[in-house]
Amino acid sequence: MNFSDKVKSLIASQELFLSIPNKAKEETKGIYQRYENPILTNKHIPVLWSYDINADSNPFLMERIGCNATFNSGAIKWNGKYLVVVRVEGYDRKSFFAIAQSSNGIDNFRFWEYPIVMPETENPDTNIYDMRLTVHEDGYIYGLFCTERKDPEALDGDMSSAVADTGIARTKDLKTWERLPDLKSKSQQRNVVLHPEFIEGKYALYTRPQDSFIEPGSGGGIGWALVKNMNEAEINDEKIIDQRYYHTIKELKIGEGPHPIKTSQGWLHLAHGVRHCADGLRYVLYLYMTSLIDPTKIIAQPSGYFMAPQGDERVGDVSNVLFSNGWIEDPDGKVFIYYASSDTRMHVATSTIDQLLDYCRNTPRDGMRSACSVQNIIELINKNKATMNDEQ
Ligand code: BGC
Ligand code: BMA
Repeated sequence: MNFSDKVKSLIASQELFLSIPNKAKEETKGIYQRYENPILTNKHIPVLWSYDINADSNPFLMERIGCNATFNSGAIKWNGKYLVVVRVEGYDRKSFFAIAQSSNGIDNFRFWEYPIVMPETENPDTNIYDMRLTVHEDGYIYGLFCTERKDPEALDGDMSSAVADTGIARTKDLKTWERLPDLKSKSQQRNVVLHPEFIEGKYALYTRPQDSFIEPGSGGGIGWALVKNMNEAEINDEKIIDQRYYHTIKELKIGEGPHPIKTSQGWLHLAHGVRHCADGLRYVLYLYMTSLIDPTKIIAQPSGYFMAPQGDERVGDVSNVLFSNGWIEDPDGKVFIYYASSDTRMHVATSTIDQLLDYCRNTPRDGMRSACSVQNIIELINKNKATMNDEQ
């Protein structure tokens, strides 16, 4: 094959791969529908981002710039298309954001021509990741993300201590982004999410205070804070609304996923819970609901996880991790949950608002003791026996 045929074949074989349809998996548990293929992997990265296709400067047609993973994506419906703002991580371990879009939300995702150019602040980010998108009442689309820098207090030779802050950017067209100052807080803050509505005339943030980069220390869980404006956002009063608890899926850390969806019965939240195990950290997804009247008040708290890594999802760069920071609600009540597995690839699961509300309201709460879990099962068996008797 001559050089130009090789280039053509590279592009054609990727096009073939991008066109593979995605099929629903059989098993659903009645709650959500998983799909057979991931929606985005590093094989979706456009050829033009990786290869120099000039025969003189790249006679071996070598990959020049590689992408390692496509994960933790924010999501938004935009001009009738399903868009994800993907955390793309290069071979060099740096993450950046890039938009991929699909017409049906479940397959044929394609990256836009260029990755997002995110302006830096006067204190440049070393790494940026995990954007949450919010179309706010004020008319802007906000992207809140983690900005990570080396800990300036790290001792000589310590090359891993870091400080996590929240970067804030806004846009009207998803192409040009205006960077605002980072969120000011006395704690380290990752997983900060902007609520879509004004509350008491202020911007409302879901926060996640931590004393240090990995360990929460005294940080209790998912917090709530009101700020006057996003140009100089500073957390003063922070109230914890969802707690961590001993011996649950959310023992070590928790963090808000995308911003909650407003439903007639309350705000529907998707979050991640982390626990320690012999193998490291295990990340699962859970749901909860807060009140429409007082969004800091939890009104439904189903026990345990909503989704946990399964099958191929369990293995990747950071194994045993499901993480979600994006979902899309369609006007007919269908919900597209975009989640990443093991810090490697993106998937979608679909459900409906009705199913998710039913799940939240009718899954028993965590009794916090084995005996209570057994009691929940006994109650269900007895109810089922009564149903069977009625039917006879
Ligand atoms: C990684 C994140 C990870 C965090 C805590 C960062 O350096 O980029 O993916 O969540 O460390 O482990
Ligand atoms: C975190 C997150 C994610 C990541 C997860 C597992 O703390 O912020 O970026 O998916 O760890 O590595």
